[in-house]
Amino acid sequence: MDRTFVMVKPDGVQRGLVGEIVSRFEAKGLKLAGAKLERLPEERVVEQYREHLEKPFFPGLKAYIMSGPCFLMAWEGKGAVAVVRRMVGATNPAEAAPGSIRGDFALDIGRNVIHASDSPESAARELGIHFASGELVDYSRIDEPVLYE
Ligand code: YYY
Ligand code: MG
Repeated sequence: MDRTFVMVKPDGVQRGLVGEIVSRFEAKGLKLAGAKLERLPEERVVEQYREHLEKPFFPGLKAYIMSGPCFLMAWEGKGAVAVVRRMVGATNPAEAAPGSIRGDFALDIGRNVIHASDSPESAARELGIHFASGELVDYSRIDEPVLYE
């Protein structure tokens, strides 16, 4: 099964959206494989967003991500990376479809509530940055036999 890395950013934690966001992924049928609330150290923010280091928005992005605790998760399921990206919605919340997390809960690209890996390669890399292997849990959800063909 595919695993992806998802993170509620500090604005989402401060606004009390963690439960709503977890509920959406649970109801979809995805399986929570790991979770923790954490203030991210600078090195992990830089590693997480290394493709954006030279972008003009990076200093603001780094300060925002480090402004408070983030809620980090690993979600597992068939096609989890692409499924979660669609549920998260477009980067700019003003363009994100209603029904998506960013479409429903955010207005500003610089405060877009949630991060999700954009490819299976990014997912493996980002899970490796934020979770030790012992922090990801293997188990079966009781509804798996009816969720999958
Ligand atoms: O993967 P995703 O989060 O949807 O967007 P990215 O293009 O990877 O950018 C990462 C992050 O940077 C984005 O979620 C908000 C922020 N950002 C920004 O503040 N201003 C931009 N013009 C582009 C991205
Ligand atoms: Mg990205």
